[in-house]
Amino acid sequence: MNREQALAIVKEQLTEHRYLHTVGVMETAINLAAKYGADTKKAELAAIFHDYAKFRPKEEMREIIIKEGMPSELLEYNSELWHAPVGAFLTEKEAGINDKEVLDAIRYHTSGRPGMVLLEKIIYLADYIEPGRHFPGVGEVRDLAETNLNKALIKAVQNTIMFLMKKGQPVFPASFQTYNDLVMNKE
Ligand code: DGI
Ligand code: FE
Ligand code: FE
Ligand code: FE
Repeated sequence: MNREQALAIVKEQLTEHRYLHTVGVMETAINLAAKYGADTKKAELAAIFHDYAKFRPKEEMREIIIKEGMPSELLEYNSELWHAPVGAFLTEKEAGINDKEVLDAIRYHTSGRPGMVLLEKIIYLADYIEPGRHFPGVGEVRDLAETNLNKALIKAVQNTIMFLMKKGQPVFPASFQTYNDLVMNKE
């Protein structure tokens, strides 16, 4: 599937704003992949589909999580987390993409996971720093991403967790585990 075909498929699933975010993630992910030696075509595809399930009804996502045996713990936490694993599932089922690395990058783009591989790191980070993002601290992470992928990723995960905690929201355990894994294994 080429870029235009992939973009046409996701455009139908997204609002204009979310589609523009997706194009931003795509361009950022391709740049990061080229810089850090990942497969730029896989980065492009994973970025295009990363928010594929963003606007699926909660009930549909809940059913998929249960029926497909995804971690049931997800259901106890914010439903904003659900579109990532459900998106990986639907990208395979509906768009026929079956590259495991691409699907995993979609699956873990919101929480991360311990032991993230390069493509997963790139998609998580591209989602955080694409040009349409304007939250506090994003500039620092953009600068770090120019020279050090892991440092940038740690900062992004740290900011996300601190943002949730400041609002008094629960933090999904995988997000904490991702943070610990990155901090404990940094060179
Ligand atoms: O889909 P996007 O808006 O592009 O970004 P995303 O998929 O990275 O994050 C979606 C939402 O998920 C965002 O509003 C923050 C929230 N989120 C991320 N990590 C956690 C989380 N929510 C909870 N409760 N716990 C988390 O660990
Ligand atoms: Fe997302
Ligand atoms: Fe994200
Ligand atoms: Fe996104």
